[in-house]
Amino acid sequence: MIRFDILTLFPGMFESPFQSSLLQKAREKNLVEIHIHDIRAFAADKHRMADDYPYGGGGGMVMKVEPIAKALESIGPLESADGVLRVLLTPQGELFSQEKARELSRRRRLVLVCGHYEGVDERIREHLIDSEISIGDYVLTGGELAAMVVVDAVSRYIPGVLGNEESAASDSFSEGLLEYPQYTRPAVFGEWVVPEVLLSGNHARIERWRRKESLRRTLRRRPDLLARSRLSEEDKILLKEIEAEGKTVQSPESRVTSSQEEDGKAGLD
Ligand code: 6GU
Repeated sequence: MIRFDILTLFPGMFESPFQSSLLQKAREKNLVEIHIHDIRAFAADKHRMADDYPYGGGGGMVMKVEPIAKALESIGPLESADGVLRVLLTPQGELFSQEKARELSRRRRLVLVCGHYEGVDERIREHLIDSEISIGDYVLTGGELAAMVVVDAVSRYIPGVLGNEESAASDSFSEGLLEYPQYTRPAVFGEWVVPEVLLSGNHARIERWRRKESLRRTLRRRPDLLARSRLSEEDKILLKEIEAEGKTVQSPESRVTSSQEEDGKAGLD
């Protein structure tokens, strides 16, 4: 069981994403609890102002310290409670990763504060936040979508959230390689056929083929991941085969070798 408390200026944004798919089931099974808190409700003045002009001038608005301090107070004494982490979602944070998701999943409670506007009053960072996270090197209008990404990726590590056959630990990404290609019926769709090996019933051959295609895809699309992953002796043999094939026959992945751009667009499966 993990509990998320999300502090946001836009509570409405969280209505549908957490009410669909696996996350809703996880909430119904009481494996994941999600509480949304409207920062504006904790603003002291009658206009419910949660942001203000920056000291020293310049453009943009800055999130005020008081409403966030009060919102944090309202969800209980968090400071010294172990198992609790207060996280600010901001493009200046540490880059989020599969490893970070697994690490966060060991906490009992995560408080996610969604940053907005040009930034937050530095005193929030200094006194109210334990850790800062960014989900990538691009700028979003606010931390809300990033908070949803974190909730989703972390929840997958809570036992019972994924079905039996799935497990976050055995995700190929956790292992450092991209997934092998998957197929389902029909075996023949017009001229498009499923690789023969997958219909062979020979499990050793299938396993070898999958490992090889996983390596091939990672080599083509994410050589950075391949360089960091621990490869077995068998993997090294498979990579040699891939290298040799690259110079001779056409493989599904090598068809796009001429275009790095294409690979980039294809993205992660
Ligand atoms: Cl956490 N917030 C914003 N505003 N932009 C981002 C981000 C977070 N992570 C990547 N871009």
